[in-house]
Amino acid sequence: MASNSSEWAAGFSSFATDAIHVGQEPEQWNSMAVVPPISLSTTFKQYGPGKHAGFEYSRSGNPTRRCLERAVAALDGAKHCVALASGLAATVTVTHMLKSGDGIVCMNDVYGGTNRYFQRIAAEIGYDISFADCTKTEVLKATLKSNTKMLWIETPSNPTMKVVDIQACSDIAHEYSKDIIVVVDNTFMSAYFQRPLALGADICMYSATKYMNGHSDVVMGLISVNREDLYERLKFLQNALGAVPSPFDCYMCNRGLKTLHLRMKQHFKNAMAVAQFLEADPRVDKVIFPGLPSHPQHELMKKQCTGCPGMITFYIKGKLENATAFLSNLKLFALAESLGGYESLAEHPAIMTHASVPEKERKELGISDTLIRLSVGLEDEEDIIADLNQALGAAQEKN
Ligand code: P1T
Repeated sequence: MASNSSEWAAGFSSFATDAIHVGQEPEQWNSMAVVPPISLSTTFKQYGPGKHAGFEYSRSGNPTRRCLERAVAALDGAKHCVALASGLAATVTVTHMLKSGDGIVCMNDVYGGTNRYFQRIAAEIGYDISFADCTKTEVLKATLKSNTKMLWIETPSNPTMKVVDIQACSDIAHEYSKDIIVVVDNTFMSAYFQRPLALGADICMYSATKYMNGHSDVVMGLISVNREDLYERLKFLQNALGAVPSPFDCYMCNRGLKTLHLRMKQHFKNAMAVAQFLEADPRVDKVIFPGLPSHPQHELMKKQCTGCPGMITFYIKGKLENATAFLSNLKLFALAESLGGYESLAEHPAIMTHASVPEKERKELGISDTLIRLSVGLEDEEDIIADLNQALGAAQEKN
């Protein structure tokens, strides 16, 4: 296995060059700084009322944020990007493009916070929310309604790694109505492995807190678009709702992007080794990793993505006590929420990231007491596997 294996869709040309250079031109600064400065000023002097050098007030536009937004747009094959204060702020901002009473169809397996926002906040203020298993096109078709204005897809889904056919779902939604905005949460994949806009989606969004920044030290959201009308609306909402990231966070995320291609290749390599180790281990019931031929949508993954990130979920043999013992005995992996950083993390979705999903829905989705989610980091492969091996041993002692 190799991340550039010919089995996978071809990588995006000039990705590394764009990550390093687009939006970073030294000529844009009087100082000719090669690394974009952190522009902390909240306000910008005008030559005359309404006559300015491109920036007025830091909520509506900031030079450091602009560097980041231009780089991300290039990496997504997009014309525009807007940066927000968190992944959830991006979700809320996108949703505000709709009006109360409009329908939103959401993939049934999504990040717990996305589910909570749609069910407990968006629904209460009048959006008509439906959930559908978008891996089944006939289920999606049956869920679309005359008031549907947005389709929200997460692929692979968090945490059960279901893979959605972005092109097929976008086609279905757009054939049903040109007014449906198709949104793909691309957090798990990053721009390096998947380009939703090229597969028919209208909006590509991220929790940049994960792979895009990649160093677990920034909370941020990103939204990329090609359509001018959507960009104008999102730019308006970025300013009018005001959930903008700080210049310092923009600097950090912009810096993180410079190594995105290197990090993702290594995440894929390490995750593949871990998935193969877990799949062969009798202490493990089932491994869900779209890079393995055993994943039900492995072929689709190879068609629409250029590789897999470090996300693996697996069912440990036994009961809740075995899962708890495994997680408590990890030494290299930190038992912590989040994902996509250089360090390996492990968590228990039912108790941690997806506790806000109603219990009945968790059961239907397979988020059981023995489900464990790993974010495989960039440490040495042998050390990662040795840690998992010893923690599986400790979990067995509970039997
Ligand atoms: O945490 P924030 O930056 O607000 O992003 C929310 C979010 C959106 N979409 C996906 C797919 C996500 O995974 C997340 C955040 N997820 C976690 C914190 C987690 O541990 O799964």
